[in-house]
Amino acid sequence: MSDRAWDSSELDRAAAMARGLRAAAGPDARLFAVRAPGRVNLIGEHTDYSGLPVLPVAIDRSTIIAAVATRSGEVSLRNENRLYPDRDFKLARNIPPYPTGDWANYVKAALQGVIDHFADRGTEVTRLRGAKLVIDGRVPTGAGLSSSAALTVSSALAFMATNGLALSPIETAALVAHSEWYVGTMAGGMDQAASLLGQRDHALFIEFNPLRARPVKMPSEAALVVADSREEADKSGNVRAEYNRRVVECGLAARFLARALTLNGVRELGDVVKGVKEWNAADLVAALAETAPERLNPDLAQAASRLGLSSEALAREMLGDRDPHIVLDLHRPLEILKRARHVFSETERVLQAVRALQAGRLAEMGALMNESHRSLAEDFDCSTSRLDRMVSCARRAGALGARLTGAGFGGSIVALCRADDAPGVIAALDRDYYSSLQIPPQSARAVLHASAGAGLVELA
Ligand code: NG1
Repeated sequence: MSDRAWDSSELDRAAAMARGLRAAAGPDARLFAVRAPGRVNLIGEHTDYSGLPVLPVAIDRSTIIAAVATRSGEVSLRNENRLYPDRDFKLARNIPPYPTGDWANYVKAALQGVIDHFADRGTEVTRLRGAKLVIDGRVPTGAGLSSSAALTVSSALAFMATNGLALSPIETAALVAHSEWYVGTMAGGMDQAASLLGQRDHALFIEFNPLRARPVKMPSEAALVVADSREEADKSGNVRAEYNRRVVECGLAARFLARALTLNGVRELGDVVKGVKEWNAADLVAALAETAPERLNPDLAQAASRLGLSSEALAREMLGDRDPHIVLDLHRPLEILKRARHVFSETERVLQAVRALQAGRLAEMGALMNESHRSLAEDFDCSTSRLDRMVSCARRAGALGARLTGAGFGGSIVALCRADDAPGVIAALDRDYYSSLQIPPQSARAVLHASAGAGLVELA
């Protein structure tokens, strides 16, 4: 993490945000600024929470925080976007969350992650100082571009900096990876890793358990058009339940496969892949079809009895102490086979995509993205008619490939184009999508660039 991660307009933004803090804290106080970008995922969707690889890029849209330590254990948050009200709270070993949907829960989630990490290593929360944080988020929200990771990562970095604590980017990524469990999303660690480890002009091949990332150069003739459907994927409501339900479905598929293939210690589909030499998606899906019903009753009792466990034990394994009602809509069956088919085939596509990008084979990369979208729509049931419409429009206008990006259920699409074709793709989306829905297009779609990961500077 260094000031090379910043462009000059971001440094100007940070300096302006810090002025009020400097005036209040005095000339001797140490002031810090952090930036953390959002991300767009090229391929590898709904694989991270199964411990399987992903291929995102950090984007040139970021959240910036200016920060100074306070003497007490008070944390005070001021958001430059006045839609998000000021918040003040006290540090504690377990910080109680605000009501669901409050923006400041993402900051609390990050601070809780830091507190847990250092408490486990002998630094008690009573030795940590609070902080005043001024926050300016420029990653569009609800658009599948990880505004939440930009906020959790920047909050964790700001809080560590004001406390004189430092970790490597990869350690920080591991620390914040599961911070969104605090807000009730059983998310994987892709977003935080991309935000911390991103590199200019590169995608990141990220693997989990243990977390590691390898940069993959983006071919210079490639352009990424990212377009927001303006159908908000609201992670604090229904979409959260849909997302968490997918996590449970994939976890169940993993447990059935573990039994069928006599593998020990399996918690997620990634453990199955690691346990089988020379695996391929078709064989694993066939093995699952032989051992488990295509879909299961949603109350977990049927799954538990087939797996030889009590319902309580299975629920505890899958959900920890979460209320199953938050996760499972009790009226719809759990899909096992389709979800596993998506995750295994998507993993094959990620590995092929890394090779295609490295070799500059853009048409092949585009075809893999198209196939990913089809699999997300048909097997993962997370596309919408508006996302499908945008994807088709981008392809007709010359994109080499296009797919929903992020969790889906709304949010954005990403289209891979040759740079010369990007203006035509944008024009087609404006004409055929945005204007028919009367959405002003200028702020909804853009060519985004692979940017550097998070950075920290001390301000003069
Ligand atoms: P988005 O929709 O961008 O927040 C979510 C998860 C990721 C990953 C993708 C699907 C959160 C915070 N992040 O991303 O970890 O699972 O969905 O690939 O929920």
